[in-house]
Amino acid sequence: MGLFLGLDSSTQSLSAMVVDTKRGAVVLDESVNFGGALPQYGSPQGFIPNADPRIKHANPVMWAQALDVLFERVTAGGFDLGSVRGVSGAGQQHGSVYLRRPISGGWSSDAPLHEQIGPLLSRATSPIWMDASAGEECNEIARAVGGEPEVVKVSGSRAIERFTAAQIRRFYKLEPAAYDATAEIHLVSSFIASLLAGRSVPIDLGDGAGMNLLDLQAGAWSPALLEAAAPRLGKRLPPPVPSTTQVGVVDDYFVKKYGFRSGTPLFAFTGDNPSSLVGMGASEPGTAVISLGTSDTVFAAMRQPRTDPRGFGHVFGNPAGGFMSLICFANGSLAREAIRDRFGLSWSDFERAIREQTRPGNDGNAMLPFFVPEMTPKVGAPKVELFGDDDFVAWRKPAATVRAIVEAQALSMKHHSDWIGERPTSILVTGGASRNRGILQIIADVFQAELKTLAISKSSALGGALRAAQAVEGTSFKELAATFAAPDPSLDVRPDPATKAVYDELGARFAERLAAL
Ligand code: ADP
Ligand code: XUL
Repeated sequence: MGLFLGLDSSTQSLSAMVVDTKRGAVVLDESVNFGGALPQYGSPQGFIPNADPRIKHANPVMWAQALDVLFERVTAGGFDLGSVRGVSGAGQQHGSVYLRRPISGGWSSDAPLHEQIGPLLSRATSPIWMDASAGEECNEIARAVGGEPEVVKVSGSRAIERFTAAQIRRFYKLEPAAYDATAEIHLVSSFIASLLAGRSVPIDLGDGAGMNLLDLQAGAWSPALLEAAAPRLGKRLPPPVPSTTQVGVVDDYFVKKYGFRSGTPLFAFTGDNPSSLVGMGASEPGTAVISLGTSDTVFAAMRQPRTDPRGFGHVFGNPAGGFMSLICFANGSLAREAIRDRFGLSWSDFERAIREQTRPGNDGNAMLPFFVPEMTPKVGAPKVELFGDDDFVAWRKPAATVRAIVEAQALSMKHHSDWIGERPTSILVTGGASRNRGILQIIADVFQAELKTLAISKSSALGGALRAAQAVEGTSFKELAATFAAPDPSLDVRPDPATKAVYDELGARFAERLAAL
């Protein structure tokens, strides 16, 4: 029985969570916000602003420095990292890091980690999941393997702009010399794990499924998709391994600096969504999860890969075995923040606008909420449209605008998740915005389902800690979830049945607007 550390390198922050399996308690919960703690990277929201809204890159050196900042904070707070018996974690999905040579031989303790990363990079920045610039490359990849249905059949998703294959292809086309100088390409998850290990480690199958390169059924890179993406790509990718694989031990750099025990085992890092599936206690089929983070996602475990006939949903690996479905909406928190900031509101004002100042259906005021390019549905350039009374359309009704965006987001989630199958009567919610009861009430009403919130909100970091615990102690995910991922009944949000008719009608209208896009 011991302590296990889970890390989550997400879009806007790096989080750490430690669980104590003996006491059944979370004993550490710490976070470093990239924008706030590392302003020198000019990435207030975790990525580098670009005049072209389709281009979203982040600096991998920032992710490395965040590790030092995080562990400094943790040890300064008096926490003994030497008590940790295993480490795993997660990263934002799809983003890629390009190295001149594989990481090997550990880090020197004479210089900070981030200073040792810069010279290793063959590409200064990493395209992240929000990047929407590789549409042409998606078409090329699909054509090369005989069409879109083949990409879906092999990889579980259509060729998708934010997925790693299209991003790698774009890099190869735009900077062929730099591609040639690249010896190894990592996902964010395997990059962070490699930093901790002081050597390059494999890619986990769960996160690897978000690259459009993995043959899902075979659990191996698909030669045809590799070839379609870029020449000799297979040589540049670490091998894919099951999520339970021990990929190394924590490097001496961290042992010397922060007191980790020498030889602390490190287990494969996965994507933030697959990790959340474990951290939410939803790794068995039957429970749907809605995550309201930088992106909004809807996901659920499934035994056999079933694909979305509309082509927006994905199949990833479930770290507990089998697969998971996922639908991702780029216009999640950032779109809600755009409305909040436009009207100078606080999150409490935002919540009050929904709960006290407007009502379901919003008196006919509605919106298309695509503040950034959207992947579900596909909207290539920002597109925000208001429909309703004159004051609303003239942006003079803050409360109605707040309700309009959240209703549109919830209707879009419902519409685009219908392919997963049976309608859930209960949904688990997580992510930064899940503490907003106004947002949750609209989602509960639109889905006509009860929403349950866990006592612990950082489900992806928690998932990392639970995966390390499972790997070392052999305790089942079910048992671990019963202890650490129990919903807090005082936070339940129940649907109002009286709103069903309103949202059935609005849903039909919303679907028509989407069809006309
Ligand atoms: P990620 O893991 O993708 O970086 P998080 O799950 O930590 O994101 O969520 C961060 C987001 O949560 C912020 O961008 C912010 O907009 C949103 N958020 C935080 N608190 C609230 C709140 N009370 N109401 C609505 N949104 C919130
Ligand atoms: C999932 C996706 C996002 C990122 C966010 O496909 O692109 O949820 O994983 O971190």
